[in-house]
Amino acid sequence: MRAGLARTMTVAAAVAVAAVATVSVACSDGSGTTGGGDTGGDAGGDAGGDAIEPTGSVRVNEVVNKAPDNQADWVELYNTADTETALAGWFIRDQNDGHRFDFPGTAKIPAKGFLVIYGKGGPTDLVMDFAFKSGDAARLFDADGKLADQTDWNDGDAPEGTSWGRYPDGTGAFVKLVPTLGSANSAP
Ligand SMILES: [Ca+2]
Repeated sequence: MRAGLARTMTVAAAVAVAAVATVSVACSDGSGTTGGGDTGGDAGGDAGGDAIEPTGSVRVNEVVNKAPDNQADWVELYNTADTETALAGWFIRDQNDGHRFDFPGTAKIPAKGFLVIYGKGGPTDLVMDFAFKSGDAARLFDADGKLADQTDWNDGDAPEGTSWGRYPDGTGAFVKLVPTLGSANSAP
């Protein structure tokens, strides 16, 4: 009985918090800020202008660290900008600094588009020579060697058959998703 009461009170408290949150959003500038806590940040977003320049708009969008049937892992990037972004000089690391994938000089990601890089054994020419672990990280660096975006996950966050991705694309917090390789992430 005590447990039941405590549970009821917890639910009531959660509802109260949700109500307060709703009010505070309604009173703000109406931008509908959601999914806080993203350390990827929107800083340095020099969007527009020369598409050759890194814009800071390319995000780690989705990761499969355990693909079914011994298929390759993959990491999907999403470009939040309205212009194509060249990825020459950019590179990806997992949690291990000794692991590094350098994009070929011709690599580009379309405006509001996706780009998939596979782990070891992948089917395209964008293939890393390492694979993600069940607890690991995907770190994207720009041509200046600056960390452009990253995510990390723990064992169990995204088991086989699922992915670890942002919703909505590029801006949302990372959660467990149904994999959508090279296309818009699905709602959790
Ligand atoms: Ca996707």
